[in-house]
Parts: sequence; C-alpha cells; structure tokens
Amino acid sequence: MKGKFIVIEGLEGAGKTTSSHTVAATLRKHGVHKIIYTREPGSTPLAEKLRQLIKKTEVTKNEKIIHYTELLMLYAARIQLIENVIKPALTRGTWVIGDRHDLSSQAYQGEGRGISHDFIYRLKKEVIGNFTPDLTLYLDITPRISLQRIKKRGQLDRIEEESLHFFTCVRNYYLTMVKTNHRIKKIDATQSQNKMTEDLHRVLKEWLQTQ
Ligand code: T5A
Repeated sequence: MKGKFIVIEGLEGAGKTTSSHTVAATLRKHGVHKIIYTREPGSTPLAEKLRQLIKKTEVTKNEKIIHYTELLMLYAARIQLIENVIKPALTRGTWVIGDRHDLSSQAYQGEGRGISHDFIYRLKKEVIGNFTPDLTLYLDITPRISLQRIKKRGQLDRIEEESLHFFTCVRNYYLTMVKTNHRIKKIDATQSQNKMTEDLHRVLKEWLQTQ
C-alpha cells in the first residue's frame, strides 16, 4: 500500500512542530508505523541551504530579496524535497508528515507578498504538477497570538519581521481555502495544547475511516 502525505499548516508559533508528533502518535495507534517528518523549506541538503538564504537576514543583509526570487527559491526547495524524499517514501509505503507545503507559498507569497495567484498556480503546475497532500491540517491562530509566541523565542527571522497586516492577509487566505477545499481541516490552535491534541485525534480518526 502506498503511504499518505499529511501536511500541517499555519502561522508561525501555531504549534505545527508540536502537532506533528501528535499526528504521528495517532497514526501509530491506527497501525501506521512507517512515518517520516519533513519541513519546508528544507529536509534535503540543498533545500536546507535554500532555507538559510530565505530566512536569515545576515546572508543577504546588503541585498534586497525580490519577491519572485523568494518564491522561486521556495519552489526549488520544494521540488528537491518532493522528488528526492517525499515521492520515494510514499512509494515504499512510508507516510510523510510535512511541516508546511505548497499552501504556504499561496498564502505567504501570494496573499502576503502580493504575487499574483495565477502566476503561482502556473509555476506550481509546471514545477510540481498535480502532486498534492492527502490531508492538510490548518492550525488557526490570530496574528497577534502568533507574534506573542514567536517573540518569546527571541530574535525574529526575515519573514517573522513582517507586519501584522502581512500575517492577517496570510491567515485570511488560509481561512478562505479551508472553506473551499475539503482536504483542508481547520483546528483551533488558540486553545490549550491538551484540547488541541484531542481535536487532532478526532479529525485524524474521522479522516482515517474514510481512507
Ligand atoms: N514560508 C514557508 C513561506 O513564506 N512560504 C513557503 O512556501 C514556505 C514553505 C518557515 C518560514 O518560511 C515561510 C513561513 C515561515 O516564516 P519556520 O521556522 O519553519 O520557517 O517557521 P514555522 O514553520 O512557522 O515554525 P515555527 O516553529 O515558528 O512554528 P510552529 O512549528 O507552528 O510552532 P511550534 O510548535 O514550534 O510552537 C511555537 C511555540 O508556541 C508554543 C510552543 O510551546 C512553542 O514555544 N505553543 C503553544 N503555546 C500555548 N498554547 C498552544 N496551544 C501552543 N502551541 C504551541
């Protein structure tokens, strides 16, 4: 049997890293034991280098990163990951839990940066074709809570330094997509971690019954 690709999306500090372990634990309870984790951008040697270029201000402090450059680096990292890691894993029956995927580019570069969705769609079709997650869990928090949580971690990275307006646009895009795409399920990430874990268990259990 082929593996499945489950993606966790949401604003910074929504709890994606924490939730990926909850998802894995639920899968194991349901008999899925071959699981790997990925993060985007990243999870291959080249994609991790691109991640540093995208996130770290010190790398490019004297040069403005053009929005298209950022988008193209993200798709370069994504296709490296899909072809070298995700597809081979799915083929050998391993399930993949992804911390972010294509929806992040639509939300951050499309809605946040203002690059046309039509352009992103055409780029996506050309680069990754019809490859798409089996399930996306969108962890919903307000931009204010997101900023409060990430500020606790210390210095912000290049994208985290964006304005509240930027993150409001990103969140609104996620919320619109939840309404239009039945493969995206929303989880309230402002509640306690215990309550979130309960919700994740329930949503995954219901989804697994349909597979
Ligand atoms: N990006 C990425 C794009 O712009 N376009 C793209 O196409 C892609 C793929 C990635 C950056 O790249 C951008 C988006 C990002 O800016 P990243 O460091 O991977 O950079 O950023 P995130 O993916 O957002 O990861 P974070 O670590 O910031 O957020 P998480 O993983 O959602 O949050 P987590 O689990 O580490 O938790 C953060 C803190 O919040 C607390 C945790 O204890 C932790 O301290 N927390 C809670 N506190 C209270 N209640 C809860 N329910 C909590 N859940 C977590």
